[in-house]
Amino acid sequence: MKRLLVLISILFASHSIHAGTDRPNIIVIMADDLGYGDVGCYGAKKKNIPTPQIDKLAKEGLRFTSGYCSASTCTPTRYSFLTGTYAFRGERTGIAPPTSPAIIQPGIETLPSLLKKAGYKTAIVGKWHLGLGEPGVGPLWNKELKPGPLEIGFDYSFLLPTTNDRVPQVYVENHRVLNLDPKDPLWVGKKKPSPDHPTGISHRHTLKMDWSHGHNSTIHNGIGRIGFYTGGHAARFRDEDLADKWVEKSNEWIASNKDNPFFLFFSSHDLHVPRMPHERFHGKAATGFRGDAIVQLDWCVGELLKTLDKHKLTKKTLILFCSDNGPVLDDGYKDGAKEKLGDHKPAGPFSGGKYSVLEGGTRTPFITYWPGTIKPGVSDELVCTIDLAASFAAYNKVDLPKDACLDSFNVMDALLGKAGAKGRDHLVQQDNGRGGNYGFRVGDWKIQRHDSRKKRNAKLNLETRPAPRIALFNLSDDAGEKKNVASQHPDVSKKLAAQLDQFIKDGRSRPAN
Ligand code: NG6
Ligand code: CA
Repeated sequence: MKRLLVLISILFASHSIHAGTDRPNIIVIMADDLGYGDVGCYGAKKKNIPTPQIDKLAKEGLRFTSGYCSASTCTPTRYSFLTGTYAFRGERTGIAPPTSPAIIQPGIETLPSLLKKAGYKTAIVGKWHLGLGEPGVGPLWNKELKPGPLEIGFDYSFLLPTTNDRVPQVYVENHRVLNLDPKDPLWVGKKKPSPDHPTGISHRHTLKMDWSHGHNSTIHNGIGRIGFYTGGHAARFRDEDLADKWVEKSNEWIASNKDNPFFLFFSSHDLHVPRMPHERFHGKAATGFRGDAIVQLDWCVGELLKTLDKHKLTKKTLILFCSDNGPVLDDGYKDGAKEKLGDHKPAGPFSGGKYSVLEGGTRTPFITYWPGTIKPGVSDELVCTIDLAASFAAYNKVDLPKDACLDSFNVMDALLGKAGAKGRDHLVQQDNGRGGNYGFRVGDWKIQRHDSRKKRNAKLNLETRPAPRIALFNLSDDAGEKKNVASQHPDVSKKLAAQLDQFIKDGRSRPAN
């Protein structure tokens, strides 16, 4: 009997060690449009934007100075994060319109589908922006919205279907619009549904936040949107309540999945436009609604930490904090972001931001936090959100099929801050969609390759600058990419350009074997 008890206790002990270290819960917190310099631990001044919770992650975890997302807009970064493949290789991977069908088709291996093979429960709560519904059909708002996240590896989804400056303002829980009254069907489209439909142009005087460009179609909650919709009134939400909802749904899901390993993609909408944080955050930052929205994001991080604590999961959970693209000030609404900027530097020491292949477009806050396992510190290793699929799969001993995750590298040891561990040795950066402009970094060298010479709206970008087709920069002494040294180092420039070309042509950068 005694022997049996000893055996049982050994079994239990080894089980808890396994659950505690081998298969941690994973929470990826992805911010929206958060720049490298937008949080305290990356240089933001407390008076401009206080971020105590995100700073705690950095102080007690590992803060990366070369952490990237793979594109400088949302849809392509999220596509690459989930599939482990660069978005420029795929069709329709640019910023998705409200009527977009599912961009990631069922059957493709994804980060959540790989984790499911390792026994994880998987969920996404928050912004989706990767389309819903069959190709050529798109979202059937009053029926089943599929394929979507549930068809590519998530067990549960609670979504904002696109971005909140796009129609419609409704939640989608699994396959259905939440609280939709069948007697008041939801219609979403590109054209004005009737001549008297109020828009941001005809009813501009009624808006609580004015637009600066675009965003002048259907009005909801006093804010003009991209696109038109009617109906679904009972299902509509207030912009101010989004963050609270993400926290509420995440907490519920964590509570009911706390006994098995789980993967939660906490996909915040902060600080994307329209920046309309909850009233209790108004004025919390000196930088206007843009700063207040970051304070709201920081609050969400704190709430998730509390939840983990409550369920005694803190030491069993790896949190990865990142962003989907760099910062932008005026992204279409007059929210005072430019006027109230003061001495705040959203992209930190870098140039460019959202929409750009300069460092500011894709180099973003990137923190790993796992108390008891990750030692606090700072890492200069090169890591990217596209690597999480290969890294988490490898860590859980799930084999990557040869034809999946074509650009994802296993950098798990670097993410854990293990001594001597290396990140990736190169990275392709892209702007939006297919083959516009690229950045390509190898060590401290970086080239910008500009294929698209489309003139950008100067108002949109933190900085616009015409550039030659290939420009070379040495990031070690020119983080701001101000001095093109291609003519001083023609060999380096040519070598990098050829390597980038090869990666694009090969259709993959992860070796096939
Ligand atoms: C642009 C929108 C911008 C933002 C962006 C997508 C206009 C003028 N601009 O087309 O406001 O919504 O798309 O941002 O409408 S992202 O972070 O989701 O990629
Ligand atoms: Ca974004």
